[in-house]
Amino acid sequence: MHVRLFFQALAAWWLCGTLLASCEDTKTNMPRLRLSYKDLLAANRSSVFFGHRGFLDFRSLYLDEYRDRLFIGGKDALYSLRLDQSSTDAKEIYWPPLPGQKEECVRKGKDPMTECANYIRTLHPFNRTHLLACGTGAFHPVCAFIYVGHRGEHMLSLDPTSVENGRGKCPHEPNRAFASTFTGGELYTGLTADFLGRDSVIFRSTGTRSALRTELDQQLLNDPKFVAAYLIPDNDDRDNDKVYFFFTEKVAESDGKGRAIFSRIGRVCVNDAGGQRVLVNKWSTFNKARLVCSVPGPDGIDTYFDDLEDIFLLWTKEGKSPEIYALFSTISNVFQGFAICVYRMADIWEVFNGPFAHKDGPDHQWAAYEGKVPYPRPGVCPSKTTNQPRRQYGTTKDYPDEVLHFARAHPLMYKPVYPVHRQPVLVKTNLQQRLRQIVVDRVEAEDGQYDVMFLGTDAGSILKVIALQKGNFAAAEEVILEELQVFKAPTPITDMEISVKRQMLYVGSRLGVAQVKLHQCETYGTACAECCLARDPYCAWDGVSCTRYQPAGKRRFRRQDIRNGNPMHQCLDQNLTLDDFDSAEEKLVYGTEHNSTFLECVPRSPQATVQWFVQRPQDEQRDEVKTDERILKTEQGLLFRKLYRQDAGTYYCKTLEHGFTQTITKIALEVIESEQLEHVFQREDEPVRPPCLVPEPRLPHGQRAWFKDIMHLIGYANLQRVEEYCERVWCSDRQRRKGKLSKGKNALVIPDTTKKGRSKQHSERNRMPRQAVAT
Ligand SMILES: *[C@@H]1O[C@H](CO)[C@@H](O)[C@H](O)[C@H]1NC(C)=O
Ligand SMILES: *[C@@H]1O[C@H](CO)[C@@H](O)[C@H](O)[C@H]1NC(C)=O
Ligand SMILES: *[C@@H]1O[C@H](CO)[C@@H](O)[C@H](O)[C@H]1NC(C)=O
Ligand SMILES: CC(=O)N[C@H]1CO[C@H](CO)[C@@H](O)[C@@H]1O
Repeated sequence: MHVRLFFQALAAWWLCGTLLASCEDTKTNMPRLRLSYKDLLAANRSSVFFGHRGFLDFRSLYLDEYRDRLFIGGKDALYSLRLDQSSTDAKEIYWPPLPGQKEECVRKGKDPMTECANYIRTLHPFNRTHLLACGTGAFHPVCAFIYVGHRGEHMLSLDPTSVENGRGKCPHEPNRAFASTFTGGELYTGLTADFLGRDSVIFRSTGTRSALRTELDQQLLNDPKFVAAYLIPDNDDRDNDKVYFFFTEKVAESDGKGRAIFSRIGRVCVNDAGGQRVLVNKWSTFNKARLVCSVPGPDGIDTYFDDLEDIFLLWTKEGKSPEIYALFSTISNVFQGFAICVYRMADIWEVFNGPFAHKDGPDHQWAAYEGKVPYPRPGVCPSKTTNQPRRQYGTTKDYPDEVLHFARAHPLMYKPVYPVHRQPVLVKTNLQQRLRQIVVDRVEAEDGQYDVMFLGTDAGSILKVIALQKGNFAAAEEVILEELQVFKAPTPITDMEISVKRQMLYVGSRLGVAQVKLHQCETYGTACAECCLARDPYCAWDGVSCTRYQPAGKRRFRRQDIRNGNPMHQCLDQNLTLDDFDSAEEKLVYGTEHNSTFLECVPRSPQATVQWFVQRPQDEQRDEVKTDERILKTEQGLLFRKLYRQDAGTYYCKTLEHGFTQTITKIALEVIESEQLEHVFQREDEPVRPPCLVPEPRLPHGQRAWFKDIMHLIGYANLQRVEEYCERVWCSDRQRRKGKLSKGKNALVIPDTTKKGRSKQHSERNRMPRQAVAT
C-alpha cells in the first residue's frame, strides 16, 4: 500500500461521490488488461532502443522485412538494427548538418537545441543495396544514399559523394507534418518546401523525368497538414497507377466567415508528365475529395471528426485493393473525441469518377459541375484507353489545353468519400490520452476474422482494440483488450509499423523505438475462463493454457469467445472457480488503531466486480465485509477511514466476471493498538520526524493540507513508503540530501514490514492508471 494508491483511491471515491452517474461509464473505456512499462520489459513483451547516446530524438522508421532490418532516423544519426538479434549490435551513421549550416540556422533565429540539427525524416529503399535518406540539415534539407549491403549482410555507410540538396524531398523543420512515398525510382512528397513554411506542395523528384509539383494556389492546397502518401494501383494496368495523398486543409465555412479543417484524399497519376503549354512541370491529373467520418446525432446533427491523424492501409489479398483505416480527431474546448473510419477503394473511385465541384464565384456555394467535361476526363491517366488511333493521348503532354484548364479550375470532387456503413467502426470520447497512430492486423480466429487495432497515444502507450460489428447499422461494440505502456514517460507516439511475419509492432516516439509483441497469451492467466474473458482473437485455451491461436492447427480443444467473452459457454468442464480461498499468497499489512488504512486489491480486469471477505481470528467462517461510512470499497481496494481493533483478521479479495470467480488477494491485517504505538515512540531518543515533513515540503498552499490528510490517512506504519514517495515527488534537492542523512535513523524507528512483499507489489502498482497521480 502506498501513497499513490491513496491518491487514486481517494480521487475515485470522491469522483464517485460527486459524479455518481459517470463511474459506470468509465468502465467501457478501460482496457481489460493494463501492462506497465516494467511489466512489459519483465515479461519480454517489449524492448526499447534509445540510440547510442541515450536519447534518439526519433523521426523516421523503415521496416525492411526483406533484409530483416529496422532502419531508424534520429537527430544527426541513422541506425540499422537486425530484427533477429538484440539491438546491442546496432550500427550507426553519425550525420550532422553540412559545415556552416548549423551556425546559419542559429543566425536565422532558429533554436540551436531543437531545430538546428539534421533530423532524418525519410528513409526509403532505393535499390538492392542502397536506401535514400533525407534530413532537415539544420533548415537546409539534404539527401544521401546509404549503403546497407545485400540481404544477409549487416552494413551501413553513407556515400559522401551522393549528398545533395534535399529541398522538396524533406521539410526544413524537424516536426512539421510531412508525407512521402517512393515508387518507380521516384520520390513523392507532400510538404512545405521552403524555409518560411509557406510553399505547400505535392512534389515528385529524384527520377530521370523532370520534377513535377502543384502550383502555389490555395484552391489546390490550403495550409495542408500531410498525413500519408501511398501508391495504390487501380488494377493490373500500370498506366493507371496513382499515388494517393491523405491530408487536412483549411476550408472557408459555408457562411464565408469562419474557417474549418477538412480531411482530404488527393491523387495524381504516376505517369503524369505535366502539360505542354499549360501546366508545364505541374501536375495535370491532381484531384482531391473530402473524407468524411461522422456520427449521426439523435437530433439529425452529425458530429464530424475532421482532423485526420493517421492512415493505415490494410492489404488483405494479393492483387486486391487495400482497406483504408483512418484515425480522426475532433478537439474543441467542450469535446475531445476520436473516431476510426474504414474506406473502400471502390467508394473512392466512385467519387473521383463522379461530378467535379464547381463554384461560380467566391461568394457562391459549391455545386456539382453539370456542364460538359472535356476529354480525356481530368484525373484520368494516359493509357491504352486514352491512346486510341483516332484520339492519341499517350501522355499528359498530349492532353488538349482545354482539359488542363478544366483540371486546373476543378481540383475538387463534389461528393465526399463516406466510410463503410457510413459510420466509424470506433468512437472514443473523453479518453485520458489523445490517439495519434493506428496500425491494424486482420486476425483469423475460431469464429471468423477480426481486425485488431493498435492505437498509439500521446502518453507513450498503445491500446489494443477490437470493434465487434453487430449487424450492418448498429453501433459496434468495442473491447479494449490491452493497454501497453511502451514508453516509461508519457511521450507522444509518432510512428508505428507492424510486422505480421514477426508478430511484432515497432513503435517510435521522440525517446526511442520499441519493439512490442502483438500478443502474449499467457499474460491473461492460467485458467480457461481467464483466457476466454480476455476476448483476444490471437489467443485461445488449448486445454492446458492460454496460447496463440493457430487457425491451421488440428488441435480440437481450442476455445475462444471473442463475441461474448462468456466462459460459461466455453469452459464449463473446466474449473470456473479459482475459488480456493487459500490459493492466493498472503500479505501482511499493519494499520494503526483509530487511524485510516487501506487494503489494496486491483483486479486484472477492470470489468470484474470485487467482493471482500474477512475471517476474524476468533471466527470459524468468512463473512462478506460490510461496507458503510467507515469502510469503503474503492476501485483500488478497501479503505478503512478509521480502524478498530476488531477489524483485525484475514481479508480476501475476490473478483467475479461473467461467472468466473477468483481470489486474487489475501491480506492479514494487524491492528497496532494506540497504547502499543505510544510505547514504541517513547522508546526512541528522537521524536519521529517524517523526513519530508520537517521542513514541510514546499507545496502550494492548497496541497499542504492535502498532504497532511494523506499522512494522517496512511498512518505512520507506512512511513518508509511515504519517504520514498516524498523523495521522488515532493522533496527538493536540498531536502532530499537532508532526507538521506537522517534516513538511517528513521529506518530504525519504523520497522520495515514491507520488504518481502515489495517486488510483487511493484508489478501491481504498475498496473495502476496513471491519471490520478497528484501534481
Ligand atoms: C527474456 O529474455 C531473456 C533473454 O532473451 C531471457 O534470459 C529471459 O529469461 C526472458 N524472460 C522471460 C520472462 O521470458
Ligand atoms: C544503387 O544505387 C546506388 C546509387 O545510385 C548505386 O551506387 C548502386 O550501384 C546501386 N546498386 C545497385 C545494385 O543497383
Ligand atoms: C479444479 O479445481 C480442483 C480444486 O481446486 C482441482 O483439484 C482440479 O484439478 C481442478 N480441475 C481442473 C479441470 O482444472
Ligand atoms: C500513530 C498514529 O498514527 N497516530 C495518529 C492517529 O490519528 C490521530 C488523529 O486522529 C493522530 O493524532 C495520531 O497521531
